[in-house]
Order: sequence, then C-alpha cells, then structure tokens
Amino acid sequence: MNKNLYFIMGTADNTEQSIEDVLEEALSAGITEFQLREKGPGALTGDSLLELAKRCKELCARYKVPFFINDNVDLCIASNADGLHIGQEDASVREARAKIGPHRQLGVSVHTVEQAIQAMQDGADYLGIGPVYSTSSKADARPPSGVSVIKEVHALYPNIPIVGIGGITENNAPAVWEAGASGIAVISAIARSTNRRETIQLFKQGGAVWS
Ligand code: 3NM
Repeated sequence: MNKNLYFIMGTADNTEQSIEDVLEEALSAGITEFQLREKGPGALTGDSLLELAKRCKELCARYKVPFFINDNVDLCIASNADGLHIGQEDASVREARAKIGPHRQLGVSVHTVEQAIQAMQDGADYLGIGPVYSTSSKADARPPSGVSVIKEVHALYPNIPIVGIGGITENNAPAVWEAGASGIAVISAIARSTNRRETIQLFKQGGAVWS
C-alpha cells in the first residue's frame, strides 16, 4: 500500500443512498480500497448481507480496487473478497490468516506499538491505527490518540504499511501522511459528503507526499 485512500462503509453510514450508489461514485473518483463494514442499526445479515457483499465485490473488481470485509471471515470467503480487516476484539490474527489463506490481504486494527508488533508477527499485511481524531462512526471507539502511535510504529518499522483511521477529513489528512501513514481510511468524510467527487479529489491532492 502506498498513499492509499481506503473507503469503509456499511448501511448505517448513509441512510439516504444505497451502498452501491455511494461505492460506484467513490470508485470512479479514485478510492484505492473498499471495506464493507456492516454494523449498527439496520445492519444486514445472512443472505441479504452476502448478496450485498457480492455486488460490492463485483463493483470493486470492475475498477480493479481490492474489496475487504470487516470482521467476518466466513463472509470474506463466501463473497470471494480480496481481504479481511479485524480488530483486537475479533478473531485472532493467526486464526484469521489460517482461514483466509496466504493470498488474501489481512488488516488488523492496533492501538499500541506492542499490538502492532504482535499483529505483524501473527500474519497481518497492514495495520489500521486509530482513532487519530474523534469519530462518531464507531460506537466503541477509544479516545483519539492523534498521530503519535502512527509516528512511533513508523519510526520503528518504516516498511510496515500503516493506515490511519478515525475522524480523518480532507483538511486534517496531511498530518496523518506526515506521521508516516501509507494510507488513510475514511467512513463519514466520504459516505456523508455532499460532493463526493470533490472530497475525494481534495483527499488525493492534500497529501503532499501522495504518489
Ligand atoms: N475504526 P470516520 S475509528 C471503523 O480507531 C473505525 O480503530 C476506528 O470513521 C479505530 O472516518 C473508526 O467516520 C471509524 O471517523 C472511522
């Protein structure tokens, strides 16, 4: 991953538009990863969730953008997703790696340097570090830690791909790049944008080190 704009969305993140409509617009505007994160009010389950995941996978494939599933190993495999993202409270990293196989990407949310080292040892391909800023998109989010953990992990392991997450907008994104992140993950700034194409362009222009 290198200067990536990683969009995350579920049904609860925009009650006015379908995920497919938002996703298609975001894909055509230049996001580089998509993660389906189906949590909270109105979250789909069972077959309707699987059907949604398959439609998202197809859309992403059309744009050659990797499709990730949040916290659901079975759905990841059933929808033929390109990757899985798990948190500290979800399945163990080793177990998840064993189930999804060596070719799918595995992302793990970490909050400390120790967790970062452990996740990489256990088979993570990239780390999600946050919340950088305060967020209303995650019910059980921790207090924001700014960019300090990103800086710390990046200084110790400059080659580990880090994705900053939590309250990141096109305006505060530059500090996250400067801290050493190779990607920025965003829910509300894109899902709730009233001018999605412009928002995505601003994200892409805003990182001085964007390539
Ligand atoms: N994980 P928004 S913060 C899904 O800190 C998620 O691990 C976080 O949404 C973490 O861009 C977060 O709207 C929510 O703030 C990100």
